[in-house]
Amino acid sequence: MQIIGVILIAVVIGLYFLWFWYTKNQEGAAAKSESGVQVFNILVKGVYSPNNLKVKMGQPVKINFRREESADCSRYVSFPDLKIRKELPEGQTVVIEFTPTKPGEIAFACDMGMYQGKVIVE
Ligand SMILES: [Cu+2]
Repeated sequence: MQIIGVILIAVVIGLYFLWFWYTKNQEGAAAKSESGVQVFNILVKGVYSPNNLKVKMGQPVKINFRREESADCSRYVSFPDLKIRKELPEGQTVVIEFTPTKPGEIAFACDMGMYQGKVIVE
């Protein structure tokens, strides 16, 4: 009987972490506010991390991209809706700034679309 109790506890803990991970990804990463600017730091390494950014409309957004890999795939990041495309030299921080003017989603991706992220404007 004791083993069943241990398994049950493990399952409950596992579900809790799954739920935590799920809600965190659903809601998106919140900005760090620096004098009215919504700031995010994105690590580019295999993926964009975080890749789901939640922002408020009408307030400036500043995204610091830091690419910590040499894979050519992630060398450029673009925000097609904003007509922004920037090179991300390895080991450097590249800043992208804009102010969202309407609610919705602003997608960003590498040139081939393998790395993807979105800014959710509310
Ligand atoms: Cu790519």
